[in-house]
Amino acid sequence: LHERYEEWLVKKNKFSLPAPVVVAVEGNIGSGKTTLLNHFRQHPDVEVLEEPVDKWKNVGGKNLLELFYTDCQRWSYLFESYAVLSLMKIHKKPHVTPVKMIERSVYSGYFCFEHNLCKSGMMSKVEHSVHNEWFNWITKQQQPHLDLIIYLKTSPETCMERIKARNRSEEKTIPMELLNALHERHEEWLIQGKFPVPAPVMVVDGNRDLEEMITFYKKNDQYILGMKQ
Ligand code: DGT
Repeated sequence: LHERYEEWLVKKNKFSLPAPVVVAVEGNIGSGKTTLLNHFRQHPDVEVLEEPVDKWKNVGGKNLLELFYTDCQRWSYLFESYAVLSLMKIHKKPHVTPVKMIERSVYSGYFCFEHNLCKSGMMSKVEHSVHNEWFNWITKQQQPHLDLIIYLKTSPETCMERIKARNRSEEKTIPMELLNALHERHEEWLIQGKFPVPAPVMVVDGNRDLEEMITFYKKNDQYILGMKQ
């Protein structure tokens, strides 16, 4: 009986351990994802995995992000296909901390960026069809799981101000129309439910200035991580 009790205790402890949680941070270009990720990076229970923008800037010696912005019609299919691959690797990366926080996901790559390229005629119908099959197949096979989506809802005008201030050379040509359109795609996906939403969504107002955002995260980080009700 004693042995069985010991065994039961081990099992109980095993199952009462909090399950590892995966949180995706979503929002427009320049919406403030980096500020949020930098805050949570300091938290001992969180591992932060950023979007592989540096990888996109050097694919076999070529800057794919720059090519994409220079000639979107020519390069959009290749960019989106590489984005799926590199984001999927982040989804599948094992983590040891209770929480893994990732910047964007394969879902926003597809439901926001890819759909927008298709809608604006920057990606042809046949390219979209191939990408659609690729996305459906890989998400079914690999099951990229999310437990929570934090949606940084930031006005396109504020996003533009931040993009200008950070002055990334590849992003100099980003027009206001693109930010407006991507804002719409995020709203359609995460608020209006036009596409499947893979996890509950927490909406955070991203329009406050960066200092205010940091204060907000400091005050609410336990709540955001689901450690406090
Ligand atoms: P933050 O901290 O909110 O300002 O975040 P950003 O702007 O550093 O990061 P993000 O993901 O919004 O965008 C980085 C760059 O990569 C930006 O020029 C847009 C581009 N990008 C990100 N994901 C995708 C994608 O799936 N497809 C395409 N075409 N571009 C993408």
